[in-house]
Amino acid sequence: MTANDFIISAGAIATMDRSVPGQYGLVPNGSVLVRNGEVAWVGPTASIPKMHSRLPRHDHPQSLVTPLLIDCHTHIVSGGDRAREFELRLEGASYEEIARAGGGIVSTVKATREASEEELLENALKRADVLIGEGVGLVEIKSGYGLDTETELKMLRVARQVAERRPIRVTTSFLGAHAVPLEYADAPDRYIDEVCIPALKNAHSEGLVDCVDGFCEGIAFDKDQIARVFDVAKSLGLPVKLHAEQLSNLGGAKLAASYGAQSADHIEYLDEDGVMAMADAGTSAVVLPGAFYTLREAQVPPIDLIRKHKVPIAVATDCNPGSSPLTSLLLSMNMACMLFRLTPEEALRGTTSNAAKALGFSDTGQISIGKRADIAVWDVKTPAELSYRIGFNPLKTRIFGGQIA
Ligand code: DI6
Ligand code: FE
Repeated sequence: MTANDFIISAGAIATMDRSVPGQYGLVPNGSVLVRNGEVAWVGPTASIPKMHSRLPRHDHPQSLVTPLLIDCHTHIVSGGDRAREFELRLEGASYEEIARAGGGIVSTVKATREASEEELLENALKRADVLIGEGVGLVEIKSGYGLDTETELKMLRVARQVAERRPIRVTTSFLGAHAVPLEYADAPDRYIDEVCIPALKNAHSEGLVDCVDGFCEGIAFDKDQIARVFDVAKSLGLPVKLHAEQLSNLGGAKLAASYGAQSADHIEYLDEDGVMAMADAGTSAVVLPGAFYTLREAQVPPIDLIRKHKVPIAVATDCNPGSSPLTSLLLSMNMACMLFRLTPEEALRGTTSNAAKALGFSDTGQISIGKRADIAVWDVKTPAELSYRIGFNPLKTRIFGGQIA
């Protein structure tokens, strides 16, 4: 026993552990024993083993305990803002029109190239702080606003620094295949060969890349171009994921699945063939209601097909300056319920156990023996309340790897 061992007791524990029967793996009047930063025991408070009865106890009889949340798809490192583009869209321009006119992602690229590492970090920390304040303990951060080697590496270094400066874990995705930069405007293939792939190798050799992402879309890259990047990822032993089927169906999810991708994200235009390929490959479906909402999309991801084929669903903010200026994972959960008809249980799984799976993390996302003690205490009675309320943050206590904040 160490000084850092303690017990958290609560009105209910949503363990999200599938081996605990019932919705949310719920343990009413439950307790969690934290030892050496890990969960050492979880169960009904009435059954805490006698040998532990003298440990410090933190009692929250009116509260709910869940795993810390996980935001599995973000672009929180970026320069500038796109408020003007927001105005243009309200005047009738579409996201794709703005992108083709040199706005959109490419305008954030300009601002990100111009920003210093310190400026990018300062901005990223502001967003990370908001996520942390909502009980997030693990965040995925993408590059993709550099589109040259120097800036892609700068973004990834900033992403790594977020985890050094704050009590949050960061996993990075290299997103060099996000958009075609102006200097390669009519030569996407040359961009892939001359910039994207060398930048990936470079970033990998500096230990900056945990996963390789891409944007497979009419305004970005086609399947062949993405496949070339994924082949390199494979040769480097890196997992892949893909922004797929967001604005049209190019078969990106199926391509990603053929590389054993961790996830296919957005997937509004996904068809059953793609869902089945994902199911076979163990690829998760990441839904991003913030982008759907911001772009006022009408096509909803095929949630029924995804359920039918038992593809795990995760939910994320997609926090980025263009299509999803959203820094609330709780609001993303509400939106996933309201816009995509997820159940509140699916929404909470989508930001805990399924989000961990989508990122390839097995040590967090549920409260069970041996997992990291990543624990949130909420001032709510039931887990559904986390998705039900809008613009309300009931976080009471955040325990990150056994450290009480
Ligand atoms: N899809 C998205 O939602 C973001 N990137 C992507 O490939 C949008 C990025 C942006 O508009 O800046
Ligand atoms: Fe995205």
